[in-house]
Amino acid sequence: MPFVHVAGPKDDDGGRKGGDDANFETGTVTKTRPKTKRPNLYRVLLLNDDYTPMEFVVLVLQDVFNKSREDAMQIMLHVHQKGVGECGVYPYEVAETKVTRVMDTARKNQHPLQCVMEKQ
Ligand code: TYC
Repeated sequence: MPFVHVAGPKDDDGGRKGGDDANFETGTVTKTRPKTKRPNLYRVLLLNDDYTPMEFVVLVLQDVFNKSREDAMQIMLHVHQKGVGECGVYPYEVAETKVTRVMDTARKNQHPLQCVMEKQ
């Protein structure tokens, strides 16, 4: 019965990117890759429009995205000038909640502000 090395989640590479596994029966050396899982991250974007007041967008960025007044102003102006801008990067459910909060508050205040998320 040949020795088979199975690299499982318990493999500890001590922070290295891969390890050499020697099979002394066959003389084979194989590389194993550590199974590191990145969380699926989503970029939340604000879209420009001609009607939403600048002050409203700044307040949304402060309230929903916890931006400082200065950062909120910069992001709003970026969106105003370029058409689209990033508010932050979050795991799926956090991003979704933020998009919903923006869309709900925009709708309640009768502004056409649009907020979307995209996989990073
Ligand atoms: N363009 C809007 C205006 O001139 C301001 C604005 C900025 C709207 C950013 C939406 O995501 C936005 N009042």
